[in-house]
Amino acid sequence: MALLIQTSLCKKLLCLSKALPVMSMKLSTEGTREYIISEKVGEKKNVGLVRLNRPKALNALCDGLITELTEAVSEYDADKTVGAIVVTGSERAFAAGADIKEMLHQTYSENLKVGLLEQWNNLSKCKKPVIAAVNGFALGGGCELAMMCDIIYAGEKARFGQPEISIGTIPGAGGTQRLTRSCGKSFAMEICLSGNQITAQEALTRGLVSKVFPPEKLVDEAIRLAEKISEHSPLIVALCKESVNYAYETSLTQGLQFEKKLFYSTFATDDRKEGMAAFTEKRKANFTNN
Ligand code: DAK
Repeated sequence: MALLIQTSLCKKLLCLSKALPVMSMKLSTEGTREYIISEKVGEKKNVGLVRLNRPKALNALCDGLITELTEAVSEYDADKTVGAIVVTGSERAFAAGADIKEMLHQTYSENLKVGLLEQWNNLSKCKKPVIAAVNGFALGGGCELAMMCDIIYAGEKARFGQPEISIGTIPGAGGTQRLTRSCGKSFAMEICLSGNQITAQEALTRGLVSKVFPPEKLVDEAIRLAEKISEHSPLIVALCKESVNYAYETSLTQGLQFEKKLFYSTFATDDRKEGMAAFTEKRKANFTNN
């Protein structure tokens, strides 16, 4: 047991040392890190694009990759020039899941004490809209990562699935919960219990993704959507995201009440006044995020 804990501590230190170069780059969101590439894109450079870049392991989500991803996302979330974020992978893989080789020797007691894969929780804290542009495999944690995003666009050859059952475990980052909420119990049961993959077209039919594009057009389309979102008031966009997300957490009656309160609250903002004035005066709104 002592040896196992020591091994796990060594792994953690290794991960920390991998994360160090990232910390020293903290002021700059842009660039190539060990496992991701990030840059501001779009005509007005108002979209944060994060590309998972661990091709040899099909973007398997090792600790270092998740650290870099959460850092990039939270930096774009804090960046006033960015209105929305796109997360993508390669044409072959969005992400083939958490890193199985990294999890291989983890024990139950270590999970309880250290909290295996704990930092994943940071991903859903982003206030700005996050669009997943999924080409290739989105399996296990890869599918869960896509579902943590607010919108999923898929390439025609994308494959989604929760194959954890075939390696003797179950989804642990929301697969059984988010898939059930977006596609219903019977389908979620089938996917989680069989480990079968589904195509982009089936994901579209089931409501898991909102649109499907040819693979080479996917990222541009996701950026185009992010640009469109970025034209709106960031303040109001954040309220709208919060309200849609609330639908997942509550009853219809409470959700409708919550939505109404947020709707009323928009009347306390300059951007609501500007938006309605611009419509009336037949001009483009100039939102100030106030
Ligand atoms: N982990 C580590 N390495 C992986 C990997 C993964 N998930 N997926 C692929 N790779 C590696 C392969 O080992 C191989 O490496 P080398 O052998 O060349 O060194 C390389 O990527 C290429 O893979 P293949 O040779 O297998 O390529 P194929 O085209 O033949 O097959 C495949 C592609 C995606 C169907 C296959 O690689 C595959 O089945 N991969 C595993 C998929 C899987 O089971 N994923 C679920 C993992 S469990 C949590 C957060 C997250 C999670 C849980 C909790 N918390 C916050 C608590 C998530 C858990 C999981 O995702």
